[in-house]
Amino acid sequence: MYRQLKLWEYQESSEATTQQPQLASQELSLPDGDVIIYPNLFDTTKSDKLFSELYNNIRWRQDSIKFYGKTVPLPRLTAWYGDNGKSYIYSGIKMNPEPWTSSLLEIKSQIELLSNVQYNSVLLNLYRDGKDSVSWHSDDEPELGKNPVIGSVSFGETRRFMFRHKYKKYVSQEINLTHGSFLIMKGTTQEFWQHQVPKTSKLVKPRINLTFRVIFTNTSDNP
Ligand SMILES: O=C(O)CCC(=O)C(=O)O
Ligand SMILES: [Mn+2]
Repeated sequence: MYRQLKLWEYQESSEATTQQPQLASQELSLPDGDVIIYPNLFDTTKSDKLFSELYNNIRWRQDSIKFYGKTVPLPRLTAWYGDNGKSYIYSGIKMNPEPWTSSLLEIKSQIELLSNVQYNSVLLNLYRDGKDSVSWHSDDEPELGKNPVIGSVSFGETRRFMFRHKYKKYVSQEINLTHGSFLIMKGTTQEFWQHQVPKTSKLVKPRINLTFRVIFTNTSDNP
């Protein structure tokens, strides 16, 4: 269950004219996890702009993975951007980062205000339609270190984001990730939980997700 908060709450102030809107957030009650959602970090106009900018200008790639000896294309397009040297091995694929773009830096600085970390890389996923998905996994690659902070921003079509506990069977949660939302996963979330974006048979428009990460290793450390 979520702790319900109003979408926008207003801070009390002695002068009515100086009232500041506060960003709504919900904490998911995940035992052994720490997940917070900001449903409206970016407003619709800004989100529309960022969606088309990323859709048109990110260098999207179709990667494949080996599965039972067969090469299968990933059911989504991906891209990896970040500081020089912050390579990432994902599903057995080594990705070298493209340099930051101004839109990515703008999103990064916005979410860093809420994250208490400075991200040095971002994995982008483009879900072209309902057949695109990401299956159950944890973001627990060794280069992310212990208890990683993962900052996840979504634009475009709303898709289901599901959690399941790795050890307590039947303990699960799900949330809709909407246009302009920001989800933070931190603490022991990756140690105890897996997440997925399932396929859907509904006719859905494209969705872009960005997961900002802190990579602790340099390519030069692991040739
Ligand atoms: O699309 C999403 O919301 C999640 C993507 C994800 O879990 C990942 O890239 O590791
Ligand atoms: Mn993930």
